[in-house]
Amino acid sequence: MRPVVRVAVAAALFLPVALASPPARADAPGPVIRDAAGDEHRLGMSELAALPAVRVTMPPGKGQTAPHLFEGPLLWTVLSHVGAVGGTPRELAGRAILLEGADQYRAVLAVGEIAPDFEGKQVILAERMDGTDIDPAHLRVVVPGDRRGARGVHDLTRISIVAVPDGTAR
Ligand SMILES: Nc1nc2c(c(=O)[nH]1)N[C@H]1C(S)=C(S)[C@@H](COP(=O)(O)O)O[C@H]1N2
Ligand SMILES: [Mo]
Repeated sequence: MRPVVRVAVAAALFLPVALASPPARADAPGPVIRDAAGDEHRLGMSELAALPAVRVTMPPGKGQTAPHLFEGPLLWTVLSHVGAVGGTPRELAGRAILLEGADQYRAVLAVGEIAPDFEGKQVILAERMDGTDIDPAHLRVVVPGDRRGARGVHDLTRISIVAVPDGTAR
């Protein structure tokens, strides 16, 4: 092969690789959202970034001295965006939000904690921490007012709206 052809072939082979890596943040997948009917919506990072962001400051954790600033859309906005929180107030009152991490860690919120017609707590799906983008694989939920961090699920993979069973269910 003539050198000039060789260079052209090499460029044709490597250019797509160079353009493809690292994958653009906007193309990365976000968490899966499962609505009350069991339908799943895969949220993209660009979709998430397009939602209006809210700022939440959390007090320093154990062994930390400075508070943390988190930014991202309200969890309610995210759930509404994919149509996961429709229903009458009586239906919403009996539903929970199951947050799951890549390590199978689980925590729950009540829909009524974040629904604007109920408590309207400013729980966010954080995309940035202290001004720096959070890696799409490590997105976290921030729950203002919680004195412990256990409901702040990180490495968030799935958010499910679940109907709570009656008290006799086992
Ligand atoms: N995926 C996942 N999220 C999680 C946990 C976990 O084990 N896995 N631990 C929780 C607990 S108990 C705390 S105190 C905080 C700790 O978050 P940090 O490591 O950012 O301080 O994450 C919460 N979110
Ligand atoms: Mo914790």
